[in-house]
Amino acid sequence: MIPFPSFPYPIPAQAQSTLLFESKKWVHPLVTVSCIRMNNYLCPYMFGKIILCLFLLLKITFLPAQQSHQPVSIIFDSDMGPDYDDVGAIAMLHAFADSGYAKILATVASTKYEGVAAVFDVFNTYFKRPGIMIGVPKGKALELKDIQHWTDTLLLKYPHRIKHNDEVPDATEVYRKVLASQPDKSVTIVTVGFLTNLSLLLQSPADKYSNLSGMELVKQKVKQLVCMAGKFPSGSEFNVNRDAAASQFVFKNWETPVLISGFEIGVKIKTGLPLVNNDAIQNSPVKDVFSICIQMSAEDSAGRSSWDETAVLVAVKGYKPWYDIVTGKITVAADGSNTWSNEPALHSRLAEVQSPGIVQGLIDAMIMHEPTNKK
Ligand SMILES: [Ca+2]
Repeated sequence: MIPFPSFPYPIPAQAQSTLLFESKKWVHPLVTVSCIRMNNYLCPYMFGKIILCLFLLLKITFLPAQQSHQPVSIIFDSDMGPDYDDVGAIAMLHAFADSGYAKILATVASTKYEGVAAVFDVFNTYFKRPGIMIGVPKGKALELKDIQHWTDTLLLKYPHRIKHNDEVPDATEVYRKVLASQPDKSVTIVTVGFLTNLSLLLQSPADKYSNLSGMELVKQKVKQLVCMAGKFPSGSEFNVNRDAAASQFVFKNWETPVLISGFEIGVKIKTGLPLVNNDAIQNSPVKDVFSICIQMSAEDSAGRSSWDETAVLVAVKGYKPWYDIVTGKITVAADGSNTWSNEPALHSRLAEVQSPGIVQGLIDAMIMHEPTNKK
């Protein structure tokens, strides 16, 4: 059991207005408030209050996870590669599972390059959950892979029982099997890749796992769908536009609440440097990926944008206090671009409330989590 932040953080508006957070130097595993610049002319009284606030923040940060809460049951659906925020996302998911906040039901790929199942197995094995079910789309699907070859490095360096994609079931079968076995309205699906699998799930017929159609199974079992998808108020985003037909179908036909983290949310959250610079972390596939990739792109010199990590965060902990939500409807055009309208629908998207620096600190802390002995 790792200590884990108990949210929300009680940072008064007064303190927030006088602190600027910059994560340039690692100070503490769960606090990246590394450079605190006081605004003009803070009196000793104010300074004392700020120190007290930081003390409370640290104290609350280290409270053990409460045992009374129910873990969020999650199916994680990712294009593991081409980008590497998926790695941060799966690291966070396992950290949440180790702290008792999440239960990982399955990890599913939305890209089918040879080796993607094995890459999932590397992470699940590293985090001591080698038995988690893995699925890969076996029909028509994208085969996008990382350009930095971090997946190749992981497969050469880290143990994994699954070697080839043909050793795991089709993603739709994994979805149907897992959903059928869970209580009604209990499953949160997190997609941080393409919506290929969910489109196929919705269109799937009854099978040996359930006599419900895909639409019926989703409506009965899924509590919430959380997606890193789209750009708002309008634009074109990778996860949505790569398989536009699937995105159109899912957002048009999904009948449980959908919470979306848009491109504009994660792009400002730059993470990974504290992990890369932490010499105490050794033989970590998560650290290896960030170490390989950050140095390969000038764009990532301050850390990688954290689109996918935000989806995991709000799926497990809810969107408060970091975000508010805007309810309405996402519509996807044939070319994969999207718009947003405020008409009544089951869709919500995140709207920034707190500084991205605060979420950045949380993510930076969580992706440094190392596995416990807990299964
Ligand atoms: Ca992704």
